Amino acid sequence: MNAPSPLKATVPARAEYIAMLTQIEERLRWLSSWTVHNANNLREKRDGLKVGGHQASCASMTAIMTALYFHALRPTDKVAVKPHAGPVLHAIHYLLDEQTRDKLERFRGLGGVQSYPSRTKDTIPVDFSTGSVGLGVAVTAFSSLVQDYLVAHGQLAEAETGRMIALMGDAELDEGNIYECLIEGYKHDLRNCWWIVDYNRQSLDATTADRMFRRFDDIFETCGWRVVTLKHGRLQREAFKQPGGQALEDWIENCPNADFAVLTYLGGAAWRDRLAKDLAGVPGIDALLADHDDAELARLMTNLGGHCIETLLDAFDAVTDDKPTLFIAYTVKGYGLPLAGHKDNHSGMMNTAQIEGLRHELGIAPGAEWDKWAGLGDSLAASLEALVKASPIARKVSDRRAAAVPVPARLPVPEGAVLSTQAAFGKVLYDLAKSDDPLAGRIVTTAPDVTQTTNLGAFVNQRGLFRRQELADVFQKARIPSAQKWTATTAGQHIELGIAENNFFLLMTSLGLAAPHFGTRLLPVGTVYDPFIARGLDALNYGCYQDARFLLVGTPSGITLAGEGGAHQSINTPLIGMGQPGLESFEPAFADEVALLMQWAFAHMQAEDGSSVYLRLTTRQIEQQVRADDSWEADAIAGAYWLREPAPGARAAIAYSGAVAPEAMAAWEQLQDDLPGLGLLAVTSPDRLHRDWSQARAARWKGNMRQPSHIETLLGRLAPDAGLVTVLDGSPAALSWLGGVRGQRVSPLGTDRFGQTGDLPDLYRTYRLDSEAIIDAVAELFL
Ligand SMILES: Cc1ncc(C[n+]2csc(CCOP(=O)(O)OP(=O)(O)O)c2C)c(N)n1
Ligand SMILES: [Mg+2]
Repeated sequence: MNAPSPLKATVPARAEYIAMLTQIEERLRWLSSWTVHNANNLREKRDGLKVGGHQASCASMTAIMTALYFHALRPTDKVAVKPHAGPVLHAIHYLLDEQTRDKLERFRGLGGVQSYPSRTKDTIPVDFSTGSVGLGVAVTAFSSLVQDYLVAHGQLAEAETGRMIALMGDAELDEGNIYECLIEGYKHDLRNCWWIVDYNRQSLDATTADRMFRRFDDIFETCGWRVVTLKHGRLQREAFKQPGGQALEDWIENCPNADFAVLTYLGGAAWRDRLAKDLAGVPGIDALLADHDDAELARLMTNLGGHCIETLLDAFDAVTDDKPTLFIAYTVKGYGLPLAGHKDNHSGMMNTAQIEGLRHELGIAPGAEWDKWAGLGDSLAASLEALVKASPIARKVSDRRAAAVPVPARLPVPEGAVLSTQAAFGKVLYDLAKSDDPLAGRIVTTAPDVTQTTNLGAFVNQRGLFRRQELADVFQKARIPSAQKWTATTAGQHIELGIAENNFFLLMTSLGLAAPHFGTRLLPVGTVYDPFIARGLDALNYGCYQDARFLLVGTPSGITLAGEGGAHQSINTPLIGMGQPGLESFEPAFADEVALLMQWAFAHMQAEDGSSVYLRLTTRQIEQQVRADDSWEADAIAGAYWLREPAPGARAAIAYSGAVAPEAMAAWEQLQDDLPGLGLLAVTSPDRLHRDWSQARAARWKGNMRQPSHIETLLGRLAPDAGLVTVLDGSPAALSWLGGVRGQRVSPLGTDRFGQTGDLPDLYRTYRLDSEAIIDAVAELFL
């Protein structure tokens, strides 16, 4: 519970406390509106583009955020803020002297406050980035699970735990990933999670469906949540007790969302007309209407739970256990602004006369718009300042620094003359699992119901599943033979997930934020069938955007999974790997490359300027290389190395990635006689090669002398007019750009059609990935 504030001790003091919080709410409404207004109307414009911002979405939440941040929040709680309420979050930190006027003035400008709260780009503490609606909500549940994991593993004291809170818009309830997350949360006995819905019944386009009324209660309660509905504020509840009040309450209960919005927009006189008509003859109504002037009537009718500080405080204070709780706070979009209730107010903005009106209403003098407590008088300003500074959020635990987990200089290379990269990956993890290396203790594995088919099984057998409530393996107890142990304990290191890929990427995000969130570095390793990365792509992007660190393994991949057929073949994932910032992607072919890249990944995931890492793997068994030395390794990490060195000034080279290594090698062998000195380039990462190449060029434009890029150096061994054949089991575009590095002719091979079912020789021939296709392509270069 919160430490009791001296201001809350007695009844009059509580009234005073609520009055002060109401003042703070007005400031937040003002500052968020003014921030948007300033950026759109006062700041110099150079491009004719709308700056944007969401005054109505902000005003919808200011009371909720006041009650949460200045009353209910504990220092260890973490919050994901509805993206378009970002300016309110910044205003809160402005009141705390943690945000500058300069940055507010540059809202949505370069170096200014970001449009939507950003962990990495904003300078105030942002626990979770938000922007893609739904994801920022669900991630809080997974972070709560990660918190439980750390407690169970002795890495976090129960006393240091907090609630993971999402402040969400009601339209976010339409996102499917919310329900996927509810199901997973129930399975994992979710706790310490609050979702607070700004239930303004408006989305971007319009008012939302009345039919959903109370449906959300059922859905959440079924999944183990407590649902607290804050429909009415204190004014309304008191009015309901007056003669005619019951009829008024019933009327509100039955009022369609759109009608309520229209009347809110039109204001007091419209409310009066409508109520007088609809409730004509009801005893007490005439007196009730006569008791309120138009402004008072409008205030009464919009006094919904989410705008009543008192109601919000009571609701938040009443929850003292750790049961997941959904607060449905009824609100008006644009509350307290002339935009209130209008169906087009999502991107609507107050015009100059309207913002001037608001300024005047709040007693703020022209020119004092950025003064924190303008127009309130010294004494009230001092009291508000003291309240703000004494609030728990002022003692908020911000991002932590986690001690690095040492990574061994080398990970043992799996043995075997013939091996697939997927098997090698599983073996490297298994060896770690068996060891007492500290690295192994921090690895957490997970998969969307593909643990066994992606070779995570051996690690899981060794390290066990994680559950807060222990779970026996019934098959094992019954002595039924099975390759897979499925016992779950608090000590386990694999988090079992259902098939939903969005959940998988959100859990990877939460695990990958354990270091800044909870002060302990975890090293998440997650596997997914490569094509189904696309299912969770936005969640993957979401994780990368906030610099979560994880190792993603997409396997198996490409048409190389042969018999699994077209529906399971990934084609464009190499391009996803190249195009996704915050994710270094690799496609190795040999087991020693896998071990090398995994070692590098565990270090890179922890580096200050590191990132997440993606390995695209395959189940294809490939004959392993005998290496003369380890001179290839640094080049492989940089993205490519000469598997067969070209002769100086060679006329051609074959560049391949991943599973098609045997075809590339066979073609190289067969061409030896015709093209002596032909090079064979193993491209382990088109992604890193390309990035390094563009960075080197950018550096030259800026006049910085830089070494040539890695790919320029490698291709520099060839004759200037040498031809290149590129080949991979994926979009040919991932490698065809190599021709542009030095202006060489290139013949790109790869898959760019949906594949068929078949065996490998048939498929490679059909899709022109076999050695004959490579030889033909080389020949074509010399025609
Ligand atoms: C995944 C995704 N789709 C679409 C959008 C564009 N968008 C931004 S806000 C919004 C509607 C928000 O409505 P609601 O969540 O109810 O918030 P309110 O502004 O009403 O508080 C939409 C569609 C988005 N940000 N993310
Ligand atoms: Mg809404």
